[in-house]
Amino acid sequence: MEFNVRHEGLKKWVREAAEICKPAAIVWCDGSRAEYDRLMAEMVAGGMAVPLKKRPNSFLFRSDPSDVARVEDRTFISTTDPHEAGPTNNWMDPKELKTIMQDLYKGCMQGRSMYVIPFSMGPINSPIAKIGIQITDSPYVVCNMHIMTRVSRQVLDALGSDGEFIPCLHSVGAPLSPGQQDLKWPCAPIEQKFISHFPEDNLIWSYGSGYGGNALLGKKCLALRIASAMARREGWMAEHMLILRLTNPEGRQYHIAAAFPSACGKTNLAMLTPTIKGWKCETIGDDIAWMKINPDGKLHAINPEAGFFGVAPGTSYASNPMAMETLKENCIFTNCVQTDDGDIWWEGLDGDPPGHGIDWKGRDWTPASKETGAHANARFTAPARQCPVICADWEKPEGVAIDIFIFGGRRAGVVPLVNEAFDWDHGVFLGATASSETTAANIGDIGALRRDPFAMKPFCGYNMADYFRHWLDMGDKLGPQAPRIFYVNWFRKNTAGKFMWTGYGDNCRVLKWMCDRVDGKVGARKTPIGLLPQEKDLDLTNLQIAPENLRELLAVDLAAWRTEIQSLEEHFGQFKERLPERLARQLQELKGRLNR
Ligand code: SAT
Ligand code: MN
Repeated sequence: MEFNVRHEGLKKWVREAAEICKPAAIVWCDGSRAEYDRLMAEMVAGGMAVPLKKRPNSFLFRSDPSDVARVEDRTFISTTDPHEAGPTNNWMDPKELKTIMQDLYKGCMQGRSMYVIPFSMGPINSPIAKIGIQITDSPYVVCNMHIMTRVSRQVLDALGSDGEFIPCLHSVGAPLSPGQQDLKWPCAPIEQKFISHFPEDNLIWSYGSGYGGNALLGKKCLALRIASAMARREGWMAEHMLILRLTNPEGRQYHIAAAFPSACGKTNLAMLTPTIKGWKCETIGDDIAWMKINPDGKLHAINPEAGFFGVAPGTSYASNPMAMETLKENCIFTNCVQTDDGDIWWEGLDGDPPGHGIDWKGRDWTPASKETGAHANARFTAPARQCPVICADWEKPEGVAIDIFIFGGRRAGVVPLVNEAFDWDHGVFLGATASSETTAANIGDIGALRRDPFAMKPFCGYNMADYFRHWLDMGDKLGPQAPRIFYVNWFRKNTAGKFMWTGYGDNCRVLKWMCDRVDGKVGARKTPIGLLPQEKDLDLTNLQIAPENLRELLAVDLAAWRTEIQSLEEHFGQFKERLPERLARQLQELKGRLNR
């Protein structure tokens, strides 16, 4: 598709990329249904995509077993000064990294089409939105970008002849020689994978992976890593947060933004079905929030994405009925089980497993098989507009005013169900010290405890200590209009290894307490770690929970918290003199309160 591109800088960049990568053709994408259908038809013909009889316009893909999740070890923040990347990021010198990657890019698209995808993160007319252009040689990536971002000619119109865009160069790193049969999931070996960010030139170069956040560059690379660095410079915020609207029985609306690490239930919370009567939840976003201080002085948030790239295993009518309704058509599934009747399946779906299917590695699978049928990080890609509880205001250009921030993670022990910060600085301390057991969303250890500040450890595009300072600065600017801050842990387990909190729809009981706190309608108990509800402060109507579980969930084990101090000191220690003094003071004060 040829159309009139007026932006000389864009044309030059595309020309240069083509000269290096040597594609067989250049295709400018227009985001149309016809384009999507054509690419899917090609991928079906090539055996890469499996059409699903049971779900209109939906397709299953199976990735290479080496390419199933983000690769944090191969993800780089490349700044001239290593201290700008900071101790929580992989750093490489930009000159060195660019030389290595330029070599890899040489001829890397031979035998493939190079697609040029103009996309907007956020509604095109939003003052918070940004434009990106992704070059890729993966038609799978193009189709996913159609769902996850706004791809259209209007983006090029909005760009005009000299507008600002973020260049995102991507290749799966698998050139084809003439006559060579393509693989079903082309990618490069791990040591050739590079997910590189150059925040000083707002530039993204990704090579060697076709999966998720490594390849759909609008998501983690642009909307979090590059955007967080831009946001600091420009005085706004790019956060790894879902956004939801909660409405109480009187019709008062609350907007909540919550940060949890990957695969810790952001999508489930964003689409929550409240179990208390009269409360309503609507989804605005499930992964990323971009926030600016509005002329009204409040912090306004938009969801820069247009779709959900959610973890499939565990998603069911029991855990997330609204997600299930979203997945009925027009979806892409990756690394799920293919059933014999033309549908998909994954562990944790409602009902009995199929008697037979094809697993994510393309092998026969039955419930007796030793391995799971779906990969633990199998994903669905679904248009946000299909969600039955998508908020009518989800595309409002100025966003929604945030009342409440929530941080959290997956912790089997120590951390109580919910905890309110004493004030903004203490809230930033809670975010800065957030911890979680790792999940399959990244290739690496699963279940290892790590500090994941603001759920941004893998996604902060600059020195995390400076990011903490940015949070403190934003609080100073917002003053009394700043959102209230809470910390939650839905994942506490008892000694038998069973979850103690019922979770899912019952999480609205915790959210209700937060809303009532904002309105000064309910009490809290002051503890050394923060403000906790007493049982009587929570709406427990019709809740099925063992009394001892509830007691434990709302208790603060001082001895256990004292043992956390050393890990907190180590965590803060890595930032050396760059750690804001106000956060060091928070840690001293916590120690003082625990030892009193
Ligand atoms: O693969 S993604 O980075 O998009 C998913 C996630 O880790 O949240
Ligand atoms: Mn995420």
